[in-house]
Amino acid sequence: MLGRKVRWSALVVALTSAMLAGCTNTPQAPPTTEPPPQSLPATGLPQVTPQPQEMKRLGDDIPVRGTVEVVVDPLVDQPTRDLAVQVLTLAGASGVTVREPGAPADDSVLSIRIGDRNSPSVVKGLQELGYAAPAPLPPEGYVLAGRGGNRPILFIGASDAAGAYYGVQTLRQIASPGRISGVGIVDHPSMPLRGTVEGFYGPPWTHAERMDQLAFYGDVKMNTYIYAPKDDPYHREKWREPYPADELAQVQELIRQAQAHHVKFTFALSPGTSICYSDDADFRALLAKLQAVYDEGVRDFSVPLDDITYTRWNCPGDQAKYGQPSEGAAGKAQVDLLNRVQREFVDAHPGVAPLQFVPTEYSDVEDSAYKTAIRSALDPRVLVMWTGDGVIPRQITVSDARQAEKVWGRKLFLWDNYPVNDFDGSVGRVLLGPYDKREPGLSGQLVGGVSNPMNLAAASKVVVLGAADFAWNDAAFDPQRAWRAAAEYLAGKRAAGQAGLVADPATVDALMVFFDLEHMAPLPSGRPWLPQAPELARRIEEFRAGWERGDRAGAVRELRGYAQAIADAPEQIGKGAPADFAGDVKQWLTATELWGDALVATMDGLQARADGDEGRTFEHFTAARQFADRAKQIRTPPGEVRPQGQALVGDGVLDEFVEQAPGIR
Ligand code: LTM
Repeated sequence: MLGRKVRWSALVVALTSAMLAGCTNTPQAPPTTEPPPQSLPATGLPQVTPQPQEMKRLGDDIPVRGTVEVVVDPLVDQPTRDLAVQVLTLAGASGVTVREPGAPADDSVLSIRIGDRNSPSVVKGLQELGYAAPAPLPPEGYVLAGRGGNRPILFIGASDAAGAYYGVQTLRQIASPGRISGVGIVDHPSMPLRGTVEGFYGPPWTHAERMDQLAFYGDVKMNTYIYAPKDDPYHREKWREPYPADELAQVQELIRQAQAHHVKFTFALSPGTSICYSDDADFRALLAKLQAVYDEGVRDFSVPLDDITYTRWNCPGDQAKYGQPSEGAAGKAQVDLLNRVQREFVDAHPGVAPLQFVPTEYSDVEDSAYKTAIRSALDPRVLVMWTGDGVIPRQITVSDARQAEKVWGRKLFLWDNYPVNDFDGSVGRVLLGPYDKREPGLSGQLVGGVSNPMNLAAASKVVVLGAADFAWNDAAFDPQRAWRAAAEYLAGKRAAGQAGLVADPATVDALMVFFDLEHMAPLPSGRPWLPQAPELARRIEEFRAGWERGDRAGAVRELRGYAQAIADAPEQIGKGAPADFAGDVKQWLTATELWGDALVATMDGLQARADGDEGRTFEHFTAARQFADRAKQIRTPPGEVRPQGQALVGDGVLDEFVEQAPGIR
């Protein structure tokens, strides 16, 4: 299903586009009488996510006042120009003009040059700022340099159109009201492919959610979205049947949105449940389906063959051609199919990227007859996906990826099953933990990585933002930093359609409290590979130590403050975070408020006990139990999370403490 429900995120997109439309070449404000300051004292290095490869302070900040001129090469596409105008307007420009070099200069207070890294005026400008030789810059790279002073200047030199877009995305993050940081940045991605695969079981994302996600990927410098929802019948069970016209029209819209944000819309078709490898009619049906979306503008394709039975054939013809069913025979049949798709479709269509493929054995590093068949005969250009050592691995290491490269005979493309929550072990959970346990250095072993998110699209941004940071610069990756950056993104950048440059601190704090309570990431068994609520657990430990030391009032005061923050977080998130995020996690927020109330009542009970008032102690503990009982009744949203259950919040930490507290003496 390429789309069903329309949700609030469509509004964000509409508002943002309206804003962009309104901002481009904004009418000139009357010249300000007072000359603007030429520089503003430096204020440390700004936070940019994904983290740039190199960033340093060049001088004072650049004031943004009055009119700003943006001089762009043809390399800089319209969405990048629009974004520059939007950012500068939000930073305080009273008007922004965009022109190509050579046109007469206007009397703007600040001129910003964005262009090809090698164009003479960009080279000269960057040289002036200390970036002498145009260092070889990988694809999607950019150099951004600016400083205030007598003559404030800012240059962005890019390798290509994507690099220019990413340079302006960085400008968005180094701009704040009234100023742009005077910094120099040399930047490029560590992994060529970075993004998500909508590859989960359960209700697929809506069209509006996909539109919003594609814009988000641009913000976090991801360049790949793979369309592969398991429960879209036209993707898997009914793979031979053409998409209905209205759904194809939506594909067109998604492609345009993807292009505007420099994302490759990758179309996946998964024929493995019924394909007859030896039947030419099936091959033609597959090609026809790919051709239909090619005609709409898709240039990236995938054939996933995961989660199928490969020890029986779907037709007698395959037995006749490949022999008795076996893993090795399945490998040979799949190789024939994929090589033909690469040769007869990909190679025959200029501009189409090498084919992608999810093997049936996708989650281990052991050699096998199946992998041998693939390794020895699959076209070397075909990208092979792999989930790590395990469908939901405890960690993904460089040595696992090296071993995987050996058995597959090529570097792999990571299908990262985090934060997906479609399996039994994840019942009741929304996964809002940090992107963690992926080893720096993986960029040297992988061609890229895509995260398989939850069908809660907006909530998935918490982990996906970390995945974006890791894929861009795994060497400098800090899970906790990226985690907080996700809260800041949600609390500021697109909240309520008001794309702002500053995150609301109260909302960031509330989100961090909430994320901690949904930190747990489960293995298929339900056991954690990331623990639950580490911050709350640490505070409970501190409480116990203080209580035992005899500082009962101090210990209660500290933990009660945090309990109140838990109880208050949902209201703040409802006010300050984007409505689609709050909507996705509504049930968990309801439960969080009740658990927060339960913890507050528990702390009041402990204070009463410290005061020696057992009557009031009993009353507070009774209230705590009642709040907890109500919290346990809250269920995950029907139709969104598969499988469903109690909306879990800080489980094993918060609930245990509330339960055990009456025994604390
Ligand atoms: O991981 C892969 C390649 N396939 C499926 C996904 O579709 C599914 O979302 C995850 C998590 O349940 N597991 C899979 O095996």
